[in-house]
Amino acid sequence: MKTSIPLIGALAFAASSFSSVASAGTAFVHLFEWKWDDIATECESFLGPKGFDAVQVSPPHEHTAGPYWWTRYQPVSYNNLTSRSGNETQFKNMVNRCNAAGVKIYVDVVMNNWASYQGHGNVASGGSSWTPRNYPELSGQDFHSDCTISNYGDANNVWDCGLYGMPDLNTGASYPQDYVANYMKRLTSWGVAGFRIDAAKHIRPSELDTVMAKAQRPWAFLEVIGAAGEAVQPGQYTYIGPVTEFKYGTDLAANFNGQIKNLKTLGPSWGLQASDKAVVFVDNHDRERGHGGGGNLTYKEGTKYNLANVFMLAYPYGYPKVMSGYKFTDTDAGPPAGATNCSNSEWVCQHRWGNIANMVEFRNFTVGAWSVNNWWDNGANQIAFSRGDKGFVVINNESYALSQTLYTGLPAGNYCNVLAGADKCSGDVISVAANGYATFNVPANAAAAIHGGALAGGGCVTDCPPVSNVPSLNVRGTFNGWGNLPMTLVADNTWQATFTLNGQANQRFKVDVYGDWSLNYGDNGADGVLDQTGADIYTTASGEFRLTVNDQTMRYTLEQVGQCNACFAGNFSQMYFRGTANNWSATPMALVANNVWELVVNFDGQSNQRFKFDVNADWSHNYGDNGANGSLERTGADIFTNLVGQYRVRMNDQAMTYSIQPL
Ligand code: AAO
Repeated sequence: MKTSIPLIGALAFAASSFSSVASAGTAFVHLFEWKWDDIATECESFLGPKGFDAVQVSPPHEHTAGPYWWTRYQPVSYNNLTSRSGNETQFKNMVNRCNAAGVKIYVDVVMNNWASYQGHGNVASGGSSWTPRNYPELSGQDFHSDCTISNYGDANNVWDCGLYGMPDLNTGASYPQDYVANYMKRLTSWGVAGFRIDAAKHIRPSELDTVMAKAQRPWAFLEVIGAAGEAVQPGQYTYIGPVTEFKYGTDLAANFNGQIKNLKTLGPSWGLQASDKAVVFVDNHDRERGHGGGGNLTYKEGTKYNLANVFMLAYPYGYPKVMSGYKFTDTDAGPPAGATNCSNSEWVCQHRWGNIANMVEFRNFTVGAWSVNNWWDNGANQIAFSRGDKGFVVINNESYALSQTLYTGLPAGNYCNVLAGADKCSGDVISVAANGYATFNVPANAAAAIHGGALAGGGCVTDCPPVSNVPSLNVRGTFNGWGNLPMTLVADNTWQATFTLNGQANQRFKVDVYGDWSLNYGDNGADGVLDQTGADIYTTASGEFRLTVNDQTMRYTLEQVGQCNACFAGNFSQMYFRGTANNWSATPMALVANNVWELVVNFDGQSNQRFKFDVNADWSHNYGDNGANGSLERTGADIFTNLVGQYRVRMNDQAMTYSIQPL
């Protein structure tokens, strides 16, 4: 079932003409009735980062006046590009900004039918005056004779009469052909990457082919609605380019309202076009309003609609188009006033729904595995399948939760469930075991998806750096004057620090995440489990100790490192540090090796900062450093230092030397 993908034409085109903007995308969005300025911003802030390949924009040509959305489908001029979405300058600016963001622009070209609606006068959106069959650049002779399509069983009637009675361009004549082709070439020269040919079904295939040839064959998909029993069918057009596969949305709706286990074989065997000839969608701007037939799901169906989009983006068939429009009850209503973007809740913004946007990246990542593998279903409305060894999706279209251990075909690792939040890794992590199985717990009417482009823990599968629940952790206590001793992440969720305790009265400590007490932990009840802003942790210990904290279980341990005080030999039985750092009080030092006394000191760099060593804490037997040469003399000079921060001060009572080392 491996087959080429439909956007190959688009990519080839982009590569030859706009290699700098060619993207590896596999799905596009229709930002229906969005303004050019807002589309540009959306490309930069959302569509590009989420991997959307392109945006289909509303027709940019000048159109008949009126508040209805469909006035955009009644052209007046291709030379005047002022429409409800903005003017020509804004349009070009949008193309440039979207291209720079890696998002192509597809323009909806309305050539078959021209303006007839005069309910809001005969001055068009850009100020041009017109009457039916009389426009700034076209006149009566450029149109077929006046008649209205009345018989879809007669191909000539469908091709040569007017859709809804609108003037029908004579695409068999050279002047109209050149007029349309020049418009498309102009747009292409501005960086437009492709086209939707509106009402292509109403243009004779040979004539449309000539127009496309004159336009130098840009990538385009053709709107040809297939309906049983009609004289004109999509298959007559696929030699020109991919067509809109309307039956796909009908099939999705029927089975999401029936049993989605049937979708296992969805494709040409269902009477659909070949995958590389099909642009597919759950709904489009016509169908969501009942224009162009119903029988499909829309945003009004909520979860089913959402799941149908997940399926479309996961399933290897066609080039998917995500519909994104605004809320409506009146099917003629034009776009809401105010901002045309997702900050205005009048817009539905389907493309921003986490399940839809994150599935675009799923499709991009799995494009190389163009097959359905490891299919599973519950015999009704729960399905799962993989795309080779690249991604796996589970869709639960039942009203009860799914809990299954399934064979995914994916390499072992921890994967983000990209459908558990707006950000692909903001939800739960699904672990695929070495044997390829993973357990999925999916709520009713929801889905889960994992792929190799969204791995938990920063994309690491093997030999991963440790993960933690907090970005940092510090120990603070009497031993370091309540300064911050940074702890080290030594294993998943496991932080450690080693420091010297001296057994002083009221010796205690806490741990502090950011080093500013804003998120600190002590231990209420001294039960070995940390509590946020809990009580100070007291200890009478003396010597070098290692504190281990697990930021998941919040358990901690304090263990002595190496040996105990009594295990080392010293020339003195005690030693005290005294200086400006402790207001000349006597802080006991710990014997951490034979003859080596140690204390962690928090130096503040104050002027005249200095210290001495005092054997009995009464100055009767003290040591300083004459000549500041590192060797100690009895009642020698104060030892000056301008250091700031935490240092390990050591003194050797045999060699009578000392050192100050940063921690
Ligand atoms: C407006 C007013 C009209 C007025 C007219 C002239 O609404 O009252 O008479 O202006 O002033 C859009 C709107 C139209 C609007 C038009 C112009 O939808 O309401 O008319 O702008 O402003 C046919 C075409 C297809 C077309 C579709 C709407 O083949 O090309 O109708 N779609 C495109 C655009 C659309 C736009 C135009 C074309 C015109 O996407 O937005 O119109 O530029 C059958 C046929 C189809 C036929 C449909 C609907 O399909 O097979 O070819 O589409 O019917 O007439 C089942 C059904 C099957 C049905 C199918 C559709 O399978 O069995 O019968 O569903 O999915």
